[in-house]
Amino acid sequence: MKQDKILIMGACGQIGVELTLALRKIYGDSNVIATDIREEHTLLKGSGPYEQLDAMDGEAITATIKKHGITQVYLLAALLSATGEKMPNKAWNINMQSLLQLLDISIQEKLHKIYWPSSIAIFGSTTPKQETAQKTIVEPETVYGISKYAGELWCQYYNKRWGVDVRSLRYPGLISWKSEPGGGTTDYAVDIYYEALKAGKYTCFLSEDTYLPMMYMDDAIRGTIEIMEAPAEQIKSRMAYNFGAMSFSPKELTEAIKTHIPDFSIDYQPDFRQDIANGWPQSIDDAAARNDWGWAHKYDVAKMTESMLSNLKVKLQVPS
Ligand code: AKB
Repeated sequence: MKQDKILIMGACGQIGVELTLALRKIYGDSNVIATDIREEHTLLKGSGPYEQLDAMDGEAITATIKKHGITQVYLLAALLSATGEKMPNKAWNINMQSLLQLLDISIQEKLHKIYWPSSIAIFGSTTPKQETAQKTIVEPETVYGISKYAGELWCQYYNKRWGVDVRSLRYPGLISWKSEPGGGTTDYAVDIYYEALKAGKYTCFLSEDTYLPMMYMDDAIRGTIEIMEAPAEQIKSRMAYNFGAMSFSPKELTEAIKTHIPDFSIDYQPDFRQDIANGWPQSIDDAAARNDWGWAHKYDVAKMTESMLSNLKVKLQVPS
């Protein structure tokens, strides 16, 4: 069993739930302290220690780190792209202040490592859309994207100036069946599976040909743990790494679902999230992650669809 003691902030979110469960398997249940401002997620109950903690409350975070002898922190609390456009000031405050505060705490408390997620939202409509490179034009157009890009620069700064070992990935849309997404532009790619099983039809808030980079949660969790476990000298970018797996449109995802549910139907009513999606890359070049620390995805659309539908059938108690 590994020795580190881990604090997860935002443990009840889409990534947090599965990451907490995966880290508990590696580090031991009692060595992974899950926290969130919310009540404990049902899937976390009974799996290890849980505390309510506000990612903006620096004193409480420091006290928690001292109390448990924490050596690594994963800061996952954030407002995503769609919610951020509804509450720009709140998104900026939460996304930036929680990171800056943690970077300072990590120096004071001599943390070994920090993980902080970035996103494809750092790119904007001036960025080349296909196979978007690790280093390219970066002009984010959402508050979420601006906060993530600014955060990446701060991570790089703290690494260079203070030696903080902070690591980060630019997540594409994440597709999961265990925990629910919340407030993202890519959330349609999760909702569609629920509605396919529950109603046999889905109204999509993006147009049929909106291609976006996407990843199955199993790959995302594995990649997150892999970058955190890689030797420091392999982490050559202290900005976040492009992190890719697949790219598809709602129309293509519908075709994949139809191979299992032939009567499934979709219609399209694009809303404000279409503008956000239009500003993002359609596919990602993640050669730096593959070369530097060995990233390799395992799930494509067909394999993910099979896994999503079979797991959701059990979760939603849909008769076969
Ligand atoms: C969102 O849609 O806001 C997120 C993301 C791509 O970071 N899923």
